[in-house]
Amino acid sequence: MSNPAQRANKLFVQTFGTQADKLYCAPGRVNLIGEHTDYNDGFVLPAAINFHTAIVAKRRDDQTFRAVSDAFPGEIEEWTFGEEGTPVASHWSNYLKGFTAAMATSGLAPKGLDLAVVSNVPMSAGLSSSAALEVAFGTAVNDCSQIQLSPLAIAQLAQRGENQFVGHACGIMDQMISALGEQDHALLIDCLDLDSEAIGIPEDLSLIVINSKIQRSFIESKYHLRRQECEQAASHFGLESLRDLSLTTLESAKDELSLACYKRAKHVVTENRRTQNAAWALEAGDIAKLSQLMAESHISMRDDFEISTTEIDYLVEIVSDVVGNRGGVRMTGGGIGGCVVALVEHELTDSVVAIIEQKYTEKTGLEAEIYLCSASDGAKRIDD
Ligand code: GAF
Repeated sequence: MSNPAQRANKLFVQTFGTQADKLYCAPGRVNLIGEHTDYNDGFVLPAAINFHTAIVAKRRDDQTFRAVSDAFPGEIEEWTFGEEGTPVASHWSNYLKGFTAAMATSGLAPKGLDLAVVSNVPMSAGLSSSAALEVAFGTAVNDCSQIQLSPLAIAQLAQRGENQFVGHACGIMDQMISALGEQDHALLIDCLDLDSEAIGIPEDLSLIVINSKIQRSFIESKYHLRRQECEQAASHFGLESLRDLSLTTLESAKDELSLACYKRAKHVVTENRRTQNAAWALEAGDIAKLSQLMAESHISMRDDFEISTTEIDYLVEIVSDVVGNRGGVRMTGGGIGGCVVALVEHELTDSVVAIIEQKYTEKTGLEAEIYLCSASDGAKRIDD
């Protein structure tokens, strides 16, 4: 029984002694390009992937929530709506409580739920297992209480919960793609006005995600530091965000900024342009252009945003050697470990897998995991 939905049903019955009423699923994501641009009001191009968090739920008549997760057996988390308390460090239930806390501050009043959570989104890999949990939960709460929030509103509440309750100052990308993803498409999201456009992934391309298995440490503090550096750079130019900064203006003021702020801003300004160009290249089926843009994005993350590692750089190098201009390869997600994404012609898939198996462990002592993915729909209720 490896299917998350079946496992969640079983866990629900074992825990609550009755059947759940409804099943909800929300996907993890892989970002094709546009890294650390979301909280700078820029552009991102993620795809939801076929790894999901499943939640089975039964509505209650009061406003109590009782939640179990198969990743943390034996614990039943219980809280009352509007009385979420303070978060317990790194606890999985923070993501659920953050969502109900955000609903409370928005004047929304849901009914409570009993629920069981099972996920096959790899954790701590930079594939947004937390956003999948938040959005699956938000979709369940919304539907069971018939509140009729849009997927975008669910994503916004999820982000607010993570920002204000969990204490992680993430952008909106992960929640938006988990809520709004489309099968066989990536979404070009404009993080300023939250518009999105579905961009078809050509049928002859394979979406390969390679988990470097690097232990990600202090990732949140590094993330927050990068965010501050971007904000400092924007405020130097009297701007709300780096969205409206041109490369010419940045270069002309290079000496007025700290080196760190200059480099972070340079990444963001150039990444925004690359992301829009990559969406056009993908739409036009121009894989050589996509390949070039993803390669440039990786170099920018490595040299200017400084969020890569030698192991990740090595993975990108060996996969790029095999792929050439017949696909794109780059680190994906928040960085300092995590995953590499490769979008390559189908017939190269076996060679990509083979080169990683031949070389990665020998060089790094780490065992990479390779996921052959497909772009998936966003969160939804699953009816039989
Ligand atoms: C993490 C964050 F949660 C996103 O909002 C985004 O900033 C990403 O890192 C980097 O692009 O996934």
